[in-house]
Amino acid sequence: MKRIFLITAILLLVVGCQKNENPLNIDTNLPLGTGAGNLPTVINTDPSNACQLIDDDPETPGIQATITVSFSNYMDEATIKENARVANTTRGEDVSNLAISYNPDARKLYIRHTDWSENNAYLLTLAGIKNKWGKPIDGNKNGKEDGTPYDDALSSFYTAGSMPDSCVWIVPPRLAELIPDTTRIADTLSAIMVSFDSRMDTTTLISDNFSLVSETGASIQLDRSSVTENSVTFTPRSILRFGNIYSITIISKDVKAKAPRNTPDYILILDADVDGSEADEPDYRSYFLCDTISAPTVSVSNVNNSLRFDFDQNMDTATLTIENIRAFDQTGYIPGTMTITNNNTRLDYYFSRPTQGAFQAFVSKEVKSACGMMLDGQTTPNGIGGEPWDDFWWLQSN
Ligand SMILES: [Ca+2]
Ligand SMILES: [Ca+2]
Ligand SMILES: [Ca+2]
Ligand SMILES: [Ca+2]
Repeated sequence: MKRIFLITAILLLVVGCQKNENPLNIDTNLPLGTGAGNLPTVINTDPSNACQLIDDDPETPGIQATITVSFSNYMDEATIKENARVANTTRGEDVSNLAISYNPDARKLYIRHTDWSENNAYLLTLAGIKNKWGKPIDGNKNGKEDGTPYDDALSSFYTAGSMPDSCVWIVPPRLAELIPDTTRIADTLSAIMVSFDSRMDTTTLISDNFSLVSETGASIQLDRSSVTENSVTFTPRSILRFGNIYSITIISKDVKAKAPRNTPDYILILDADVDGSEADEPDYRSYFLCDTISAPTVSVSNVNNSLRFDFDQNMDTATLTIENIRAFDQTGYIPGTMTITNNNTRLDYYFSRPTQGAFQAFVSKEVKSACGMMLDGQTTPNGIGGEPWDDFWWLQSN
């Protein structure tokens, strides 16, 4: 009895392992429509990126090993075999004598070599391969067709004696933080600090590639005050003016990573919009407000079957109109009358009809403080009022 159980268990295990290899099983990993409208992707590479390729034949001298690539979709075998390439990035040359095979049912590509060089790093490139429906590989997995080389599927690995650090990069650098970024500062000589998620080429972290422009269109000269492998700080040469919005632009194509030699050139370019490499990487754009005066914010509460709007500062009452301040219940808009108290910081909204269900309230970004600042109504106020997302919405919670 025990033995039968064991055999059954082993059988189940084997069947379990083979599940993806068996074309008769329905594979729930397949995208809807079996790829006709979806871009195929690489779902797994063995060895994983920047990992070691292990000798699978210890009896034979040298390194014998196979790279396995699994696809999300059924691939066009011919395009794979023509376009699978492995480069020795340590030596800067392509690897020849690769045995390439593709299992169409399992959607797996096998690349074998019987004499991988020790102490080297490699890059696998699948450039412009297609699925059976002619859709190109989405190597950077952003759901868009970016063309080759931007959508080449890449994976790096190394052999015994080498290290992950020696592997070339397969993803471009990105911004980690920008200070100040869409916020209000009350400093007319504010430093501009930019940090990156990867090691950067510091010769590209220069003022030529970063610009600061006031809302009047005037350029402010930046001086680099400090630089590290991952960050750069600039200070404006002239003082900023209160009440001005300043735009920061980072020229993506000129801001580059310092990656190991033989990393593809396009991988070095800043991925400003965080969607992978592309032919025309947009520049990174942000802004901040230089001002000592804060934008007003509002909170709403339900008090004795009326709505109470509390502003954090004195308001311009001419802007507190029935167009700008609205109340709703389950049945829709609730007409009402408004009473303003507490030194123009409080507005009580009394309903002109019976109400039903939970309340909602709306305050337009057009309302202004007594100082003339527009509402900063976003969920987490950023210190700048009147932005497109600064209308304030409140939903009564139960
Ligand atoms: Ca061996
Ligand atoms: Ca893509
Ligand atoms: Ca991009
Ligand atoms: Ca805002």
